[in-house]
Amino acid sequence: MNQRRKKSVLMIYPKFEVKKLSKNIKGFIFDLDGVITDTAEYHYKSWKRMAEEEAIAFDRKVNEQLRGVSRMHSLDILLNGKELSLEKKKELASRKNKYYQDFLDNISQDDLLPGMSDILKRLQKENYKIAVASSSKNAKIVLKYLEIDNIFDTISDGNSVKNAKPAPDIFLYTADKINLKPEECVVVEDAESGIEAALAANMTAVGIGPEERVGKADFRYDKTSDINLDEILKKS
Ligand code: B16
Ligand code: MG
Repeated sequence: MNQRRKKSVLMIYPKFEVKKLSKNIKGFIFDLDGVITDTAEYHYKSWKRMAEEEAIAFDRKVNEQLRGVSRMHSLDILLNGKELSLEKKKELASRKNKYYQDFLDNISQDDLLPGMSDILKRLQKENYKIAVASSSKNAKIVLKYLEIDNIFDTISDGNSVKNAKPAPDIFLYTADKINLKPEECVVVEDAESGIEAALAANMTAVGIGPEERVGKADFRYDKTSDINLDEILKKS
């Protein structure tokens, strides 16, 4: 009898649990290069061609530092302290961009990174706001070639804000465009500077890539096909 009473009391008063307050996620902001698609090889080949023409040392190791970094800042990394006039720097950057744009003709819907089509479809179906925030001034053209330029609530690119990642500006600007508070947004990024920007913006950060690059993120997956939306939504 006592045993039964004890059991029923336990059933009426379930174990008290301290729960993490949900941030009530309402939107996802995606980086473009390295998350939605991967144009890194085209960036590399374009920088390489320009660098060879100008006898500037450049290899894949240096290229790895350019992930998520704006075009002019990338050029500064390539120049490694070499001083040039602003006019010359603009010419080099624009030459590289011309080479890069020539590659873009090759992009099609098949170049969406694995799993991304399903993720975007599910978020749309479940009425989450979806946006792009990329450092690339070519973001809109790339999204057009991928045939997904019209599915986003807003697209921010390398022209949208003055201070590039790791400043939080592009993510705050994007959240404002879709009428969400920073804490209601999840950012998906492949660059260290992007994760720093997302955290500085007080958003939930999802990193794609190795621990040493995106380990500061709230969630980390090796590749886009590993992204677990249920886990992110449940634990955010
Ligand atoms: P553009 P993301 C970034 O795109 C690339 O990762 C980075 O390598 C590139 O230098 C930057 O865009 C600027 O690109 O020359 O096209 O303006 O990763 O922020 O989507
Ligand atoms: Mg990126």
